Amino acid sequence: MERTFLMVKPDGVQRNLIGEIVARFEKKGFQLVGAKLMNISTELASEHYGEHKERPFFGELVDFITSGPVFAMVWQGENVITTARQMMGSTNPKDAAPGTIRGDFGLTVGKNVIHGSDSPASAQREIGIFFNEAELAEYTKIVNEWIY
Ligand code: DAT
Ligand code: MG
Repeated sequence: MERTFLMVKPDGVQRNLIGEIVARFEKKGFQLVGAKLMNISTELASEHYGEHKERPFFGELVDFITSGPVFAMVWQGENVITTARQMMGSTNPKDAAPGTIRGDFGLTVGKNVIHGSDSPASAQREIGIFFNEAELAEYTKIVNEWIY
C-alpha cells in the first residue's frame, strides 16, 4: 500500500489545527502509520528542503520550519500521495480551493500550514529522514474492508 509523509507545520501546531488535519485524512479513509510532535534542527530542515537550496526564500523557509514544533506523520492508502496533495491544496493558499486545508486555513505562502510529499520518490526519501522502522506501525484495520 502506498505511503506518504505529511507534516503539520509550526503555524498549524500553534493554531491548534493538528486534530482538524488528522481528522480529514482519517475520515477520507487513509490509515495512520506513524506520528510524532518534534522540533526540526537546521540540519534536518536543510536536508528535507534540499531541493529548494538555491531559491531566494530558502533561508526564510528553514527559519520558519525550525521556529516551533511540527507534527510529522506517515499515512497509508490507495493513491495517498496524490490525494493528500489534492486535500492540501495549492502551495500558495491564495490559489488553494476552499475545502482544501490550505484553502480553508491559510493566507500566505510562507505560512501554509501543511507539508506533503509530491511523488513516490520524495515520499520514500522524506519518510526515511523523519522516521525509523520501529516508529512505523504495521497493522490491519477491519474498516478497510468497507473502504476497499
Ligand atoms: P509544496 O509545499 O506545495 O510542496 P514547494 O515544494 O514548491 O511547495 O515549496 C516548499 C515550501 O516553500 C512551500 O510549502 C512554502 C515555501 N515556498 C514556496 N514558494 C515560495 C515563495 N515563492 N515564497 C516563499 N515561500 C515559498
Ligand atoms: Mg514540495
